[in-house]
Amino acid sequence: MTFTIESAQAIFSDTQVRSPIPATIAQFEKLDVDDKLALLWYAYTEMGRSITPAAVGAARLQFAESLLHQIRHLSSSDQLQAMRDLANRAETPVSRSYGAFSVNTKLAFWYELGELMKQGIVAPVPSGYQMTAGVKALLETIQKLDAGQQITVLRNAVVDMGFSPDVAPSTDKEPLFARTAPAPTQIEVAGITEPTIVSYLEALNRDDFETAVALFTDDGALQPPFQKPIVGHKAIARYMRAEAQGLNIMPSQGISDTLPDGSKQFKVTGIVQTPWFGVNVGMNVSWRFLLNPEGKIYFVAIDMLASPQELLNLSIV
Ligand code: ECH
Repeated sequence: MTFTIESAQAIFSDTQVRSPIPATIAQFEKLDVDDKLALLWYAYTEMGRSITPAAVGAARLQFAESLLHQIRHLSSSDQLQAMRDLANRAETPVSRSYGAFSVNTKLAFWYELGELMKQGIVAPVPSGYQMTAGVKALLETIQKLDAGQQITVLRNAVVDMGFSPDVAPSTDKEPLFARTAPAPTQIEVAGITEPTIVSYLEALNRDDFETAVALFTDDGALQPPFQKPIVGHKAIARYMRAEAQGLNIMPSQGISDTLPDGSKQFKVTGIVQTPWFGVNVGMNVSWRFLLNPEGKIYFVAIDMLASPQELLNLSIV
């Protein structure tokens, strides 16, 4: 196949609508550290009126336990400093320990810290804090996003905190994510009959990452929302074990196109639920697949859609 990852990234690009998420994150990045912490607190508590994440089980918290214990026993000004260091990605012991957490442990850590803030054990925002115009404007922007986009912004902020180690954290010993509702075992996607696509989506709904990864070519790549492509079976498997567990995938429709050399491209749209929020939040996503003539996945990009209308925005140009 004459494709490169760069050319594959462009498939169906004319059907894509620019997502408001990167601009929202860029706006967040410009805030100073106390504004960042305050913004996250207000956005999280405001969101919590309609949706709250599923409580974190003790098993998942064991990896964050020691850091939470340390923070709990600091004075309030040191607690605030520790949070500032996390948000500033400073090179401190707390920020280093946090940086070595997996994505889900980072989320669990902040979830628990949020509970301690609600109980008044940790101060949510610096005393005497006054909301700035920048925070107000960003909160309004976030309120206009759909729930799936809001949790993506929060997740991104959490993932980006802390001092990052050079090696990716291991997730081998982490507990499995229990689904809050069963995932569909058999998938039907209007407009799509390609077995590879159906097998991929069904495998993810079973957390069967071995089967999902085996559908890729050896040099195949998976591009998660707003990230660079992850290339090769080993890297994709590691990524899926860390980040794709417990997802409920409910695709609805798709389009396909066969290219002159026999390779095929597909765009599928649908809803994905994360075990963090279960049925409360349906994220509107699309998958753009490029399959080689033998039906193996050379490339798949998962994109967060800009609006629910985009679910129907399927056309071949
Ligand atoms: C408080 C104040 C101080 C600062 C902070 C606070 C706490 C914040 C908290 C935030 C919690 C946020 C959470 C967000 C979870 C978001 C999950 C998302 C998941 C998206 C997954 C997708 C998967 C797509 C995929 C598909 C594939 O086909 C291949 C794999 C993969 C308030 C204390 C910080 C507690 C819990 C957005 C889209 C479909 C790419 C994975």
